[in-house]
Amino acid sequence: MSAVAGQMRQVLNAEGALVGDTPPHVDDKLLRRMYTVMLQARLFDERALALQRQGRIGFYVPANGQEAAQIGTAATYKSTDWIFPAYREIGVALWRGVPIATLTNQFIGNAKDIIKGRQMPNHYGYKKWGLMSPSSPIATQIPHAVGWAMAAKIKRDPHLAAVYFGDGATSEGDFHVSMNFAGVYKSPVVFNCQNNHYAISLPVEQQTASETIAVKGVAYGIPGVRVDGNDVLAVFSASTEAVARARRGEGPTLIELVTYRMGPHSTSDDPSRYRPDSEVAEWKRRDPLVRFEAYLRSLNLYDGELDSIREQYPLELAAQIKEAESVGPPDYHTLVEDVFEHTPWHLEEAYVEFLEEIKEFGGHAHKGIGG
Ligand SMILES: Cc1ncc(C[n+]2csc(CCOP(=O)(O)OP(=O)(O)O)c2C)c(N)n1
Repeated sequence: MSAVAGQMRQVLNAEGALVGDTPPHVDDKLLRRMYTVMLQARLFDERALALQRQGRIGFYVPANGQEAAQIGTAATYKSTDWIFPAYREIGVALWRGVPIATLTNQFIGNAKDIIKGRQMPNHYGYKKWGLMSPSSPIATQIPHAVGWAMAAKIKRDPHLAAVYFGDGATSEGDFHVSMNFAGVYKSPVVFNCQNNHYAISLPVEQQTASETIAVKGVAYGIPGVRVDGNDVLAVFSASTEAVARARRGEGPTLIELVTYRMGPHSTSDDPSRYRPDSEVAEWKRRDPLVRFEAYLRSLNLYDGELDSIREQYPLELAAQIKEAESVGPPDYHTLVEDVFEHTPWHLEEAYVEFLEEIKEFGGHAHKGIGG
């Protein structure tokens, strides 16, 4: 795998036909699972966005369009490897097996949410599924991943860290120190940059003067590979090589996954203010799901079972959301729980004041804030 500037690895074209690189060896079962989770991620994403628009969750960060980049990479890791996500990796969470109920409890922040409603939607982390909690400050998860990878290396554990971040994150110091450190110490880490072309409203052309993001690896002695991030087979192939390299002890790889965020950055912005409709339409043509479906059809692997996901999964989502909405918020006392071994006086005082205010404002505050 060599550092590349303009070249982009591609296995499937926009019509789902084989082009360019040799397809990776993926058995039928895995191909079907990848499609299944890509489609589930799309449906979950659409539902979560709608929930926010209906005022049923506070915030959401959509991943529509980035399913191939996420599932094509996630499918190459072992469950003992750790993932250091940004906030947009719902596809990775679903691939790792996080149940819908666990995610919806977190999105709603109800009493069953293991982080007790303390984090914004999308900011979930689960030890059980090897998913570190994302940090909202851009790029801070990158040194965390390298540190974790170094610890694994020192302990001679055969595990690797996979970190996800966007094109905007490559302008942060955290990206550069992490790449440098990992290059020098051959840390077992894979850097996945989902170049979705925008950091909120800033286009990637204004983010960097480098010809590509992959080429940034050269300065750090790290192979950089540029992949069509909407082509799940090309992604899978590049990621498989990066994983093998890390496991052989040869160090990190930077993968630039060239993709596009079809929706808004988050539920707080209006993308029509900063990008033309024609650009969105052009990327719609390269939809990773449509392309993969066409490929599966050409292999006679697309059948009624896969097709039924479109009807069945939304029903499952609706049932789980209904259930999560019926749980109710966490108890008041969880506000001051398990932060300090002994709750300090000022927090205790604030908590008592808070309870008094609830008494004063009665049922309304009670309903809105507590259990
Ligand atoms: C250090 C820091 N600066 C600014 C922000 C505000 N912010 C939130 S998301 C975002 C854009 C990040 O873009 P990118 O890294 O390309 O990832 P994407 O959101 O496109 O997936 C910014 C600037 C932040 N969260 N942290």
